[in-house]
Amino acid sequence: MALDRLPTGVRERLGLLAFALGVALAGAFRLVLALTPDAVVAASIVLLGELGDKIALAAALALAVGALTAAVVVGLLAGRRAERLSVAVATASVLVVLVTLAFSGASRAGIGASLVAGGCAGLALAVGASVAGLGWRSDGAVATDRRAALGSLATALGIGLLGAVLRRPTPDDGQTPAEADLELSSTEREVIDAALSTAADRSLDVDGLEPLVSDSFYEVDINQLNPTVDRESWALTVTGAVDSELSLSFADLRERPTEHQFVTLRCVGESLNGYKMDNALWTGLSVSGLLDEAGPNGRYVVLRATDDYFEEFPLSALRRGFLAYGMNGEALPRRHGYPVRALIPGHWGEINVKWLDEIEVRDEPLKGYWERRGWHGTGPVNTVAKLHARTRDGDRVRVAGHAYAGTRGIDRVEVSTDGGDSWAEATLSEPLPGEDVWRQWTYAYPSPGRKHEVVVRAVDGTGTVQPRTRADAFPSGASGWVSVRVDPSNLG
Ligand SMILES: Nc1nc2c(c(=O)[nH]1)N[C@H]1C(S)=C(S)[C@@H](COP(=O)(O)O)O[C@H]1N2
Ligand SMILES: [Mo]
Repeated sequence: MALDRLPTGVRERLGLLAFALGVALAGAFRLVLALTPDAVVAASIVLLGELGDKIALAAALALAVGALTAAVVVGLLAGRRAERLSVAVATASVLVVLVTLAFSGASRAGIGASLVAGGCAGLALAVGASVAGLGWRSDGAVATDRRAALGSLATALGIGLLGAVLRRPTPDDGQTPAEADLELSSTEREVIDAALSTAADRSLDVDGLEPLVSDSFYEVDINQLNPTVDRESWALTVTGAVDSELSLSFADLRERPTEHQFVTLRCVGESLNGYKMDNALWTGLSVSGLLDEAGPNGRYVVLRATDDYFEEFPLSALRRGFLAYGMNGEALPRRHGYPVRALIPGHWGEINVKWLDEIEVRDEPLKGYWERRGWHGTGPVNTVAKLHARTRDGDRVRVAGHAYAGTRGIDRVEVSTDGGDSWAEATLSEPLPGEDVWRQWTYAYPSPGRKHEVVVRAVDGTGTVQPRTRADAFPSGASGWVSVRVDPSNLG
């Protein structure tokens, strides 16, 4: 290799550069992936104060790259001293594992992620060294030690693979635990089955359009693995500014009158035409009875969860809230908050706290998990009409989607096929019972034969047209009209 002809010093420097680059890329990527958003964002926020989401992430990246570079430099020095590539690889890998562990914690997922990061770092080092033909012989001779390089490579690969296996969620992750059966009475079953078949009947039959009860419900978590909650030892407490604090077991909640409600959720962080908006039939009980028993004396409430997530909002919104332990006729799945989650009608998803275990009433407001990171997601949802399906319907083009405006409801959806000059009214699905449920819409028009822009907008139940002004999701939810380019020659 031409590198052999370069002076040793230059070769060493080239090698160092290759290591550093490789490790920074592979390692930093893994590390940042493993640590974002929870551990690193939290650590940076503690270090930097609440400077906001973007600064925290940038700091996290700098911190990660800095820590990794330090680990690699120390590894290289050790390798050089021992005149062995394997020592450099081993030292750097171990240091990277330790650095990552310090951030991610010694959970199964944390250990897995750390081993992956260490493996990546070792791999990058071994590859970098082999490419540069480095062997750290003190006499400066070319000492491409293939055996050592291959050995180091294999070891690093092994560490990384072991980590990847550990990191993989267990097969039942996100599923409902076997012991979770709700033991619904036959009347409860009938009510649920009837509601679900109503939803199926009222769903518009358009190719590629998700039905009124979502086939797959989106998931947003602050942690990589779902908390495992033992339903039998779990309790929900009502604390803080109340006349009498309460502690309720799952059986206590289950004894109370059961209700079934369709409720739609939407994440404040999703893009305008994104897919983090879904609907389900939930089974549970209304919160108001519990609140009346506790006798609240404050205007704010904090919902807290077993994953240390918490969100604060006005008590008045919780009064209309719902505690769900069932979803579409089954026990609430782990990924959606088993055993109990909150549903707050008309509000962004983030205050619909999963794995709920405490309702704290307060006199004073407090910033919740996402508000500390700069988001404003505790209020009512923005109105939106999404366009998710387009098909050929004879010689017409058919477009369809969902519209949602929280408790304001959807009055109509309007479609423009000429970029916003003229508007036509779409057909809506028949409404489902409930005060916080989305609708489907569909519209068919003669194909113009060429590519064209289709724009949709919803009008909510108060007669307000979805605002045209575009905004990103951060910090208060995406807004604007969804506009999609449709190519008739490309439709199924
Ligand atoms: N305990 C807990 N509750 C949580 C979250 C979380 O990370 N932890 N994520 C919130 C966010 S941002 C949203 S949008 C909804 C999503 O609910 P889903 O995952 O059931 O769709 O849950 C909210 N409740
Ligand atoms: Mo969210």
